[in-house]
Amino acid sequence: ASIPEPQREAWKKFAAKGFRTQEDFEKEVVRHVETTLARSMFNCDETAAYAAASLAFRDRLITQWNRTQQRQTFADGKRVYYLSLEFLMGRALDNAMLNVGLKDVAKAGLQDLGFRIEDIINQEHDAALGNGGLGRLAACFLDSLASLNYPAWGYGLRYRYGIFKQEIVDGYQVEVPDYWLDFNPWEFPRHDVVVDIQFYGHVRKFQDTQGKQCSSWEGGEIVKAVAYDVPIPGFDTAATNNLRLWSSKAASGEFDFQKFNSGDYESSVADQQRAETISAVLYPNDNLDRGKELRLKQQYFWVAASLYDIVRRFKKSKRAWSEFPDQVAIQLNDTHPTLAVVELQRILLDLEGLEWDEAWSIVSKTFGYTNHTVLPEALEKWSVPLFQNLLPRHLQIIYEINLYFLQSVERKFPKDRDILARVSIIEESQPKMVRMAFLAIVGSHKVNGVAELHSDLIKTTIFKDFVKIFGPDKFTNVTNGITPRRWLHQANPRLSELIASKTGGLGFLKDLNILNDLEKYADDKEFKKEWAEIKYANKVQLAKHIKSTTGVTVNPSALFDIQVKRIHEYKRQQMNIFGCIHRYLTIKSMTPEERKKLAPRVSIFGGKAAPGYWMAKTIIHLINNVGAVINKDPDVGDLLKVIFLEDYNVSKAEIIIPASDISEHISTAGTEASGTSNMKFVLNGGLIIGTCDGANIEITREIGENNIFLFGNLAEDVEDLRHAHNYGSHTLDPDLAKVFEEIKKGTFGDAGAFSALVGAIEDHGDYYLVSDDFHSYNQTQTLVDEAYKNQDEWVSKCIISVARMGFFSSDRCINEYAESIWNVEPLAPEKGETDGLGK
Ligand code: IMP
Ligand code: B1N
Repeated sequence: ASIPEPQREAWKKFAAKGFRTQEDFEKEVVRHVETTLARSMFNCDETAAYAAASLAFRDRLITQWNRTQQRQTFADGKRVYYLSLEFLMGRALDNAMLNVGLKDVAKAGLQDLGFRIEDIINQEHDAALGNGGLGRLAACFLDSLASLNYPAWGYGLRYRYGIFKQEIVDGYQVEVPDYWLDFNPWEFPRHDVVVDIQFYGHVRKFQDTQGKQCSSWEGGEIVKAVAYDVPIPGFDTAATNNLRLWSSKAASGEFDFQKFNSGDYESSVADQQRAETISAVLYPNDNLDRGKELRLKQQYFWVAASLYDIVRRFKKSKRAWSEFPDQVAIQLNDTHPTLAVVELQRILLDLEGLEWDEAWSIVSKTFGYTNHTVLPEALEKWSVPLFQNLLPRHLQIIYEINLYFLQSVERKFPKDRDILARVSIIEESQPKMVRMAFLAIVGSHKVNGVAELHSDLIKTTIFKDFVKIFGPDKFTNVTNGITPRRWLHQANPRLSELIASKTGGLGFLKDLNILNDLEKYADDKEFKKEWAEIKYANKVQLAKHIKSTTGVTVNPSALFDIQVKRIHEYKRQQMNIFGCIHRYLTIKSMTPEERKKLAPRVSIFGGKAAPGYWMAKTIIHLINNVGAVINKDPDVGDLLKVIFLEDYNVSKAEIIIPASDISEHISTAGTEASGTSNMKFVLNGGLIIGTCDGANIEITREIGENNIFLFGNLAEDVEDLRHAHNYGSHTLDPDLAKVFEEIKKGTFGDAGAFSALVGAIEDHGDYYLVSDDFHSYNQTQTLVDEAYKNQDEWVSKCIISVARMGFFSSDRCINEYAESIWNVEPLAPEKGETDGLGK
């Protein structure tokens, strides 16, 4: 900050400036090809052109990044830190070009140099550091935080392997490692930002010079955390935020030379490898906690490095500790970063010498906790012995947090004997377990769910006691959202253009309620024609993708019915494929005349199963086998095709979602916390068939119940139905029984392969209520068929729905977090700073 004026002048004079014109862009591309990549026009293939174009944009972003960070440092206001183990970013180049507003410039420039921009964009490998909705939500939030000028950082792990690539071999899922870091032009290694992270060891108690009882965590081993920064450009603003990802490295540099020289080669390399293992791979489970030690190591590694960085930045401002919560808001994306609560308490207590109460008051004002699931198998618990070994001091602090918490509960409810055991952070099981969600609630000032139904459910079920203890105001709802930049403008450029032409430009991408203006075109012949043409073109594009990846020809005029998301029993892809079999049997039983009246349909599935989730893998297997039979049956022809798209990911979603007529969001009521792809499909002009679950309910409220196909049992009835299955008689739906008969006959291959899937419903209580909802599901699918035949009305429904989707922008969502949880204000760039932007 205290740099002499002449030097400042020199720095300013030679300050890096991002390109603005086509000519400058081309200069940058050629410079990167010829110097950074050491190639020439004679060997510049598409990979090299992608690399050079990305580096040109990266340089431009980092210039803005620097200015943004300096502005935020000078302003010295409150910052938000979003801690997430997953950031499912997808591709960066297209997004950077669009957010900066220079895609047209880049397109013309690349063309001049002999390349098609689409080919260049397609060279990029997805950054797939996430499993599904939770990770993609974090990515949408980063886009909104930057676009709205919030001073915000994301903190995560730089996995060497992201979510695995899925291949389908003989109908089975096969996992292939996703090594994505070969060449990643979007990250900046910060070899100067390195933090030592401690594991294992023991706690030493001592008295300080004033006779105060102190604790110190000593011994054990050290691993280094190295920062890698990824610039996050806002849309139509100069603000560029930072995503800081930590990578693990052995503390002793490359490897232990002492050991090496004394002949112990193997263990010297092993130490290094053990350290690097921490950030090596993303756990491929969605909505499941497996309690593995390496996962806890990842969590502490990431949380400790991030907090060190946050605390260091705070200390630069030389403020009193009591002001920490006025400068810092930390959001916990699910319970995965809950150790941050304990780590901050440890820093304040053991390292900064604050008293317990003083420290705890700072901690609990700093954190907010977002819950994303009520599924019991997803709620994190860590065994106490494992904790004791890995993080001995943290376990002590947790016990102390729990003690003070339980004492306060006892004072409040002196007559309630059972409540203490119910709410204790330590579960008295064998072995004892640390309940991370309870720790997160106790350590935060706000707890939120991600859709209205979900936020109500957590208050009345899993966190009921905590509402009594802390009062209802601590619990709130922030319904999820999606960024319209990636999920409309980038994924569906023609629709975005059409909307812009009717609503006065691209303003709707920053204020999504402007979509309301479209409603007046819901009966406009010309507009509807253009709308339908765009949908058709998107379907043709997907049909091409299907042809080239599966070999199956599908008719783009057929109704495209799409379910793409992680494969999970609660999401009920099994119900969908049983529905396809039911449809197939119906077609087979019809006369050719009857068949002529049917609406042709293409049922498209996509999604990964966790590698250890056998039932989910069986569902994939069944879908593929059913497709193999139906797709070549001459009786069926175009009337039904069943497609499984391999390796569903963010960049494929950008092709698939704009091509849907109807999409399926059919989870057992009360199980899907929110869902976010439901929002993406509607925003792209597709309708939904779904249950009254998660955000489907709010989508219905916004777009109107005439524009959505709802079916099935309600959340409030699920518990009784399950009880009836287990204790009463459970009769299988007759249509489902016929489907099962067909599977058992071997129509879709060896019946034994699917016996567990069928058995879960027939014999083991049908926990997800597939049989209970099957009739209602099929009936509703018939309504979809009928509605689709009236294209004129269908298109009107789609237009009206899009017009009413403004609420589901992640900008609305982030503004709600900022106001009701973080208490932070945007910090807009100054006028001059925006000069470099396109347009
Ligand atoms: P950090 O907050 O120390 O991690 O710094 C992040 C970025 O903020 C730096 O790369 C600088 O661009 C900016 N920055 C840090 N300290 C200062 C300062 O004292 N004045 C202006 N900008 C700063
Ligand atoms: O978070 C999304 C929601 O839209 C989805 O409904 C919800 O299922 C999803 C443990 C999770 N909840 N919990 C997880 C992921 C990984 C893991 O290791 C749990 N994912 C969700 C965004 O709110």
